[in-house]
Amino acid sequence: MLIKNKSPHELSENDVTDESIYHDRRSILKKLGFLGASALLPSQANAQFLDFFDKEEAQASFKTSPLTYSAAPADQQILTPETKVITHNNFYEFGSKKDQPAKLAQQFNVNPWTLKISGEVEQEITLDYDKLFSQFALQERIYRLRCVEAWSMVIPWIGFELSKIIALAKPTSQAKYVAFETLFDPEQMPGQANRRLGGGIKYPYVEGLRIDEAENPLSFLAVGLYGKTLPPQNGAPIRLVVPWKYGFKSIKSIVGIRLLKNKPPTTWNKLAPNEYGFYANVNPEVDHPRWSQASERRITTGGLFARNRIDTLPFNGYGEQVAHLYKGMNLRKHY
Ligand SMILES: Nc1nc2c(c(=O)[nH]1)N[C@H]1C(S)=C(S)[C@@H](COP(=O)(O)O)O[C@H]1N2
Ligand SMILES: [Mo]
Repeated sequence: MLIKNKSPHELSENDVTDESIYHDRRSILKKLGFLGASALLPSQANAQFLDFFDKEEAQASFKTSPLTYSAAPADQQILTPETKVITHNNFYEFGSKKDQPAKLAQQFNVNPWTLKISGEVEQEITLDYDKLFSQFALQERIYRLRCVEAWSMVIPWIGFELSKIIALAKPTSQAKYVAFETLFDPEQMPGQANRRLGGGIKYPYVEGLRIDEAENPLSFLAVGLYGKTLPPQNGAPIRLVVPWKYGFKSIKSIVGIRLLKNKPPTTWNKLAPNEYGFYANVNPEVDHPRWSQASERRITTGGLFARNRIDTLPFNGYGEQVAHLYKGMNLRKHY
């Protein structure tokens, strides 16, 4: 078992996977044309191919391998099974119940797509669907995802660092915040057409980060998970993943990224400012007004780790990489 200590909270494939399997996996990904190339397996590609991929690959490395990792308790190293990652979702544009996005998003058409980076930049950027997968080298990142509702998962994402796209756009000295916007298309997103289905949110869903948070190497734009393109319910074709913050910051199906002078409004903060702050850093010491944030239910297979209530870690376990961003700030006030 290969255990690396370099950066304890950035779980990467070779940290959590047996070395021989890791090399196997690399070669399989290479065969699929994934490494260094643009072609990701579509999430609903032909079943035979997926069968091969799932059995030979995903099961070998993700399910049977005893994942050990020195920096975190054993029950934080088991990947959440793909079936759970793609059926237990929060994506209110497709309904506010956990099983609705997987059911109601299947016809969501993500190609063509346009992602525009604008605002306080020297170079506006527009990426079409193909460019999302080819403009930047893709890599796999295994991150914990901690929802503010006190459940969590461990997910193998594919994508690139948010900082790459920001650097390409060349922020001006005025750029202090980064705002993100989800597609607004009530014809495709039934939750945007029906207030009840959409949980009372005023759409489009918007989010934001301070620019230094956005430029932190952990901030990630995902275009895939479990070796395939993102399923629609997980935010296809491109979504943010900010692993030290509550899940609602990780905005899905992004069409706009704007660099700004001032702090942008954010969806959940507008809806219930006393419950959801702008920062939303995972913090076991600051409870939600209606429930404790001290622990979480880790969604796994059950079985060996059926007792799946675990302590929540400050910054979701990524404090070493991000705590410095909040030096001198009162995190009870800036929740
Ligand atoms: N546009 C949009 N993005 C969103 C949401 C949403 O409702 N709409 N839900 C958020 C919440 S609360 C969580 S926990 C994560 C869930 O991501 P997942 O379904 O891929 O696990 O997406 C976040 N991004
Ligand atoms: Mo969430």
